[in-house]
Amino acid sequence: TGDMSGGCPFHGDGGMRTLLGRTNRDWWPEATQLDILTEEGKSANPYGEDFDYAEAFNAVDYAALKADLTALMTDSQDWWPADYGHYGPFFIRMAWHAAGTYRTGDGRGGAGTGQQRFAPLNSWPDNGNLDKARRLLWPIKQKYGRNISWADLFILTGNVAIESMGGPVFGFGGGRKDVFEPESVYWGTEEQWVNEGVATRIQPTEGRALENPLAAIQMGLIYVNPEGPQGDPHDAEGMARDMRQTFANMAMNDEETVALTAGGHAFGKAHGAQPSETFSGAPESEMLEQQGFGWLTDDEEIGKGHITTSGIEGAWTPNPTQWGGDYFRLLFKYEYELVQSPAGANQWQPINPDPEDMAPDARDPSKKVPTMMTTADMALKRDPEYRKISERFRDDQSALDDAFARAWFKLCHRDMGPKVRYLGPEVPAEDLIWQDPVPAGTQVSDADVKAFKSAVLGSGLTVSELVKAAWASASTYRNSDHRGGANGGYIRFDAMKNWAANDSEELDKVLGKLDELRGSISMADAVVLGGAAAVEKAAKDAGYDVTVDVTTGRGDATEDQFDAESFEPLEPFADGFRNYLKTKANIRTEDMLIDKAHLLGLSIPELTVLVGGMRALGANSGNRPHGVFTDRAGQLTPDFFTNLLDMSTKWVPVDDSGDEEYVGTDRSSGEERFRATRTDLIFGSNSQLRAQAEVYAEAGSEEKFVNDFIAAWTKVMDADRFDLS
Ligand code: HEB
Repeated sequence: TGDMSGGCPFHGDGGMRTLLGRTNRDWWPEATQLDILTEEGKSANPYGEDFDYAEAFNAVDYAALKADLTALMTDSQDWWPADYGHYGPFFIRMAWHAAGTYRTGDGRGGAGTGQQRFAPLNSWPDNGNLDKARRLLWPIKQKYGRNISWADLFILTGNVAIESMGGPVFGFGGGRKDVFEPESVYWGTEEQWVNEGVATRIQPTEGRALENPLAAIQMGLIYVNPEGPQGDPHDAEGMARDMRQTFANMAMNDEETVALTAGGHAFGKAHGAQPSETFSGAPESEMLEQQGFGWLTDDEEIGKGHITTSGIEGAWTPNPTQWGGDYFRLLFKYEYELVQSPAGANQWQPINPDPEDMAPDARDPSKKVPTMMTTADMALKRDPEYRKISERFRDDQSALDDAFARAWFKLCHRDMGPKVRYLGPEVPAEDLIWQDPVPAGTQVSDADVKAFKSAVLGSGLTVSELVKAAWASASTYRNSDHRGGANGGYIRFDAMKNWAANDSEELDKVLGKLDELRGSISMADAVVLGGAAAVEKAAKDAGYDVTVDVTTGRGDATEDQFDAESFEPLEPFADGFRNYLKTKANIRTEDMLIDKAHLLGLSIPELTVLVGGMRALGANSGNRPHGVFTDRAGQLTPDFFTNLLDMSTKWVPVDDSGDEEYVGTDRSSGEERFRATRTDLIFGSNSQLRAQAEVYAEAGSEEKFVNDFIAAWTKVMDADRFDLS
């Protein structure tokens, strides 16, 4: 899988792009922007810093909440009546679109923080009318308040919807903490939405692959265009290709893709009862008095069910509010012909359906209408690989039940990281490989920690080697999907050890030595303890006698708890902390440093002090000299900052350097002093980063530098310790 994507994130065609691509400000310049109020670190979260969501969630009356959600399913409201008297299918689509933005490339997207409430997601064409689904939930959100986040509520409601229509569910883990502002996620650079004719991202004839980390085929879609690639219903091969690639970028294989799509479309209908010119703009651009609603049409039309969302019209099965095998039964029983919906969309209709295979009208059960399939659904029988799986599911309902339940659970939870983060009474006992299970570790006694640290320092391993090994392990963590990190000891597996950034020969030597010395300490802890010992030594050599505290208790995952392929996207293509760049991308290298810092959950001062400190410790990948602005490498000094800001050095780029290299020479003698990369010089060039660098270069800042470095270092080492809280 994944062979269509260019391998390297940030590599697409087109010129140099900015880190965020097109942002809310670009899409909706007229919308009121609140960001000036979150300047100077002021939080937008009204619950405050001390709010403990886990505690609040654990106090919720879970059974009562589920009962209320079940009752909501059939409590049809005049302002948005339920199709077939049941909101279940609508809520499943809401949940799936909340979770479906996840992509493995950078771990961003997903249901984890309730982003569907905010732009751009609230206004994506593919999220059409989900503003109504969320509003239907408001009375329940209001009733349970802070005890259930919107993010959890979206997913739990999807689960209850499936259960209330007789569908199979594998479990539910709560713990998704809401945020109160849009997250900055790269969704692409296109300046038009899918329905405005923007070109599809996969175009093999032009040598175009889906740009990593993106996982949707066009701007404003969750995955693929339901009408076919670029709207072409005849391109069966292209449809399957697009589905396979986008679902792979969301960590789904063929079987999961088939089970999810067929299982999802066992329920509900598509909406294309009238031409799309008859409804208004998306919520983010709508008039004040619409109070957050978009895609408006008049009340009378809504009452009659004349609703257009995707533009496709009709149900997939004769029983759209009942789980069962009708989807595959119909898909294979009939030949389908291409027709157009009243809204003009391409869709497929069974030829000569038997009367019992007609669907009820969404508002009037006595009226019968034809069922339909989208071009995407048709791929499940037109593509040979999908077809094999589909036929198996058609013939074995319990296999579909199990596959759908598991794939749905994964869809909704794969951005939550380790299972210790799940809350509530419905967390499944079974460990799943995509949860990256790690056996519990053990605390190392203070005496053993001390003995191990001194053994490590006496072993001949250098500060640089130990720091690099610890960083290689811990810095794999991503705050987006909470994967990676030092826990699990994954760094010792070849698949990760041999990443180009890791200088595997040197790393292998370090790990071997640590293994020899560690006794009963886990490898995961040993690597972090080795790093701590090295930082302590480096601080001591610089004149500061400090302790780098390590919270031990990390476990070592076994070889079969490690899904090597699923860790591939965690490999850094750039790691400015180690001055590492695999290949030049179409995004600036310094911007990739900022991206990495964001994924590590670092603040600007933490980013700054870490880069300066890592340079002083000689932690560059390949042991390059770049940015090591000191003649006492290996000591924890702020020399990086003092020398960078020293006006007696003049910087010039090395001509035609593919390495983006710069030379710093003595302004008067012309003699070469240092070499640097873009990620080094950005701390003198960017005005905000320069302001940070100045703080650490100021007289009297040496001790602050040491303490701040150790705090930021420890934060990275512990970033994945959800087992502690
Ligand atoms: Fe789906 C609906 C497409 C997948 C679930 N979808 C729908 C529609 C469309 C689609 C077009 C219509 C909308 C309107 O309303 O108009 N899908 C699609 C595609 C895909 C999908 C293309 C990929 C292949 N789904 C899916 C999944 C799921 C789903 C995965 C889950 C699991 N859907 C769904 C539902 C619905 C839909 C439930 C219904 C809704 C209502 O009823 O409202």
